[in-house]
Amino acid sequence: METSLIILKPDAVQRGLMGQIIARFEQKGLRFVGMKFMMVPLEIAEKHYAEHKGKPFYDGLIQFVTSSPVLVLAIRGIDAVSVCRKLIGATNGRKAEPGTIRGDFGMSGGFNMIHGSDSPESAERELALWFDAAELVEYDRTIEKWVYDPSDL
Ligand code: D4T
Repeated sequence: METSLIILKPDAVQRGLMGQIIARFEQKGLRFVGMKFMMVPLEIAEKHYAEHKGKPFYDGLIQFVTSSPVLVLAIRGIDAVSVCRKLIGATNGRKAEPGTIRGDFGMSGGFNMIHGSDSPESAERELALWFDAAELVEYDRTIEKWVYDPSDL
């Protein structure tokens, strides 16, 4: 099982899309193990987007993610990182495929509603940045024996 770090960004919260976006992950069969609603401290925003420092869109990106609350999620499942990226779709909502979250709900490249870890290594780093270990909830869901077949597990 992998765990991915997902952020519903300020535009998703302001536009009232949290429920519909969360539903996509639930319907897929993924398990939520962490969830918190918060204003993003500048220091966390800068650490999260450190790889983009110096790029032309960096300052606007930091301003955007710290401007209004976000919903931070830890989502678990087999291959959860790549599965979540597929559900999210391409970075720019105008180019994202219909059926993906960005493809169905978005029209922007910068205001693209959601972040998802891009690799298991990024997920590990990002989970440690956004959650204390005690905030990730370990539990079983009996439904998972119907989500995965025995050969998946
Ligand atoms: P995140 O990291 O938010 O899941 O988005 P992506 O993985 O799809 O895209 P990214 O890392 O390349 O970009 C991070 C973040 O910066 C914004 N952005 C990006 C922007 O405002 N202008 C741009 O030209 C690019 C490339 C959107 C997502």
